[in-house]
Amino acid sequence: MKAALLAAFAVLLLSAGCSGSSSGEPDAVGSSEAMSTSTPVETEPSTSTSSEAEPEPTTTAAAVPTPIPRGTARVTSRRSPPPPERLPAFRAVKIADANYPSGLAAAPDGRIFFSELWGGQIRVIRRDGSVDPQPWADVNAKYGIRWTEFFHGGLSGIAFDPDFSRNRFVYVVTQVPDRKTGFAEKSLIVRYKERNGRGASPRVILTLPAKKFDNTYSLVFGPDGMLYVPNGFLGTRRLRGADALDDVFGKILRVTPTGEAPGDNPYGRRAPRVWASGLKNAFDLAFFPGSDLAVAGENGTVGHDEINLLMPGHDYGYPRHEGITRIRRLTSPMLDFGSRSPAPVGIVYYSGRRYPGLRGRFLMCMNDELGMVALRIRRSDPGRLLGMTSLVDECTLDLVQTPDGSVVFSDAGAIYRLELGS
Ligand SMILES: [Ca+2]
Ligand SMILES: [Ca+2]
Repeated sequence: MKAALLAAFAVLLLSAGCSGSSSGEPDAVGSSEAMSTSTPVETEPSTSTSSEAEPEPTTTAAAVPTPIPRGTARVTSRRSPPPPERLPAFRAVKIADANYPSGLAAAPDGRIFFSELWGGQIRVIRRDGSVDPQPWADVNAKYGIRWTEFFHGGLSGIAFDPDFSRNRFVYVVTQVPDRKTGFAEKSLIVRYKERNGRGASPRVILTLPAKKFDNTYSLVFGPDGMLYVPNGFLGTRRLRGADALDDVFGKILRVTPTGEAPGDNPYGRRAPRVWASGLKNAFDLAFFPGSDLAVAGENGTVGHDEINLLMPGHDYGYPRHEGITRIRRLTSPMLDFGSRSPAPVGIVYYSGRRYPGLRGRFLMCMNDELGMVALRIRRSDPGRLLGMTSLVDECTLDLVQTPDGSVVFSDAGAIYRLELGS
């Protein structure tokens, strides 16, 4: 069992073009990097005779990947938040108690699914507002997960298949702890099929390497029907960088609903699952409707939390540079929070009619301060943040728009609905 999992892990790394750590630098972090030693050949068959002159074949840590940016929107960077809009007052109305509900998703039939980060169960708020006493799925039990160290790992993101009404597929992501250290060792993206109101037939569609901090916490279906998977990475410049294309750390991955490389990602065969790079921990993302442009937060190391316009093939800087940069091949954030660390987490694009003042805004939650904010960004100038307005304090984890146009969100102990009024 363990060997099979490790094999799947290694195959994934190899298929992403993984190679060894830098030849010139001591590997201070050690063992977890060692298993990814391999040859860096796959996409460069014709360069074998001239490769000695190029740094790439031997020192991938220092290699600068060739970006193939597709998005052409211009980003206008700010060093402080834009002014708030004049919006009506909002309040949070508690609809359920929950134990660290770090992922929320709304079924097309009006049920709300939530994950319990360390408890490892998927739970359901029924249409009548009650919480189903039975879990929809027990992910921890299925995969033998038991958390003893409560860092950045657990059961979080949930996504309904765009065709859920017919195929009943629901996707979740969980980290799995290393049995010795207790810290996250890998992330499993699992597809369930709903039968008789419960999650059945779990199947791992993708296994990603994970670490103590900054892993995968969200799964988002894009307007193109592909699954977008932020995979964070806490590293340093000395080690293999998150912006090198030889691994899946520090990337937004874009895969098919079965976890395969779709064949039309911006870096081609060189990094077949990578859509964008250079993000330490975006946590979540949300698309402009019908677009390949998305908005996401970024959790910097010390300060330099950011709000970014995500475009395919762009490099958002980490770990080479955090915050606003003049390095031309890197893409600066729309907003660099500077010394502040509000810790952006869940984000949605609000398209409903229940709160007219919020229509067309991105709603983003912050884990450390600010709560839920409405981000005003014009579609015609998607790289410019025009307004940031605080709505309620209680949203510190995730949020979702429900089919009736409500916004439902969570903090560490409860789930709430957004309501007009103070
Ligand atoms: Ca950045
Ligand atoms: Ca989310």
